[in-house]
Amino acid sequence: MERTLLIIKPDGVQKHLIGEILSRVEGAGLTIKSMRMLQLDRRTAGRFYAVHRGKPFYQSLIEYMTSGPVVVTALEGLSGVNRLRSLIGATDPSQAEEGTIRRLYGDSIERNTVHGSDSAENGLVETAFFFGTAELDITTENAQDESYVNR
Ligand code: IDP
Ligand code: MG
Repeated sequence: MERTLLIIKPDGVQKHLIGEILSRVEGAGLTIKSMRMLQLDRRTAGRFYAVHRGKPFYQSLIEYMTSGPVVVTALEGLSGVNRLRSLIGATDPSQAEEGTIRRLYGDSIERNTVHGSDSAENGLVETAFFFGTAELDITTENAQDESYVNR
């Protein structure tokens, strides 16, 4: 089992894609452990994307990520990181595989609708960035029951 962080970015929220994206995520067998809508401030967005500090697109990325509300979602599942990344597609929507979320809904390499953690280690770090232990430990019998994942 791996944890991974999904962010529905400001363009995804603006386009009314929250339900559509969560539906795909659940349909792929990933379990939503915790979820919240929030407005990122520059400081928080900067800390989250610290690894990109200094890159040419960094300032613009922070502008974009703070331009409206986002939905942060902690997911869990078998090979959860890769499962979510497959669903999302490549960073640049024009390079992303047919049928992926970014290919379908992304506007550009920057405004690409969703974030997904890129490794199991970062999945743990990034879910802990937004959620406390108590929130991540929310579990119900039904949420863990694979028989509900069947579409
Ligand atoms: P990822 O989201 O597919 O893991 P990263 O390279 O980690 O891609 O970049 C983080 C985010 O920064 C991307 O999702 C995208 O919003 C933005 N970004 C990445 N590369 C570029 C670029 O070359 N130009 C503009 N924005 C970019
Ligand atoms: Mg990344």
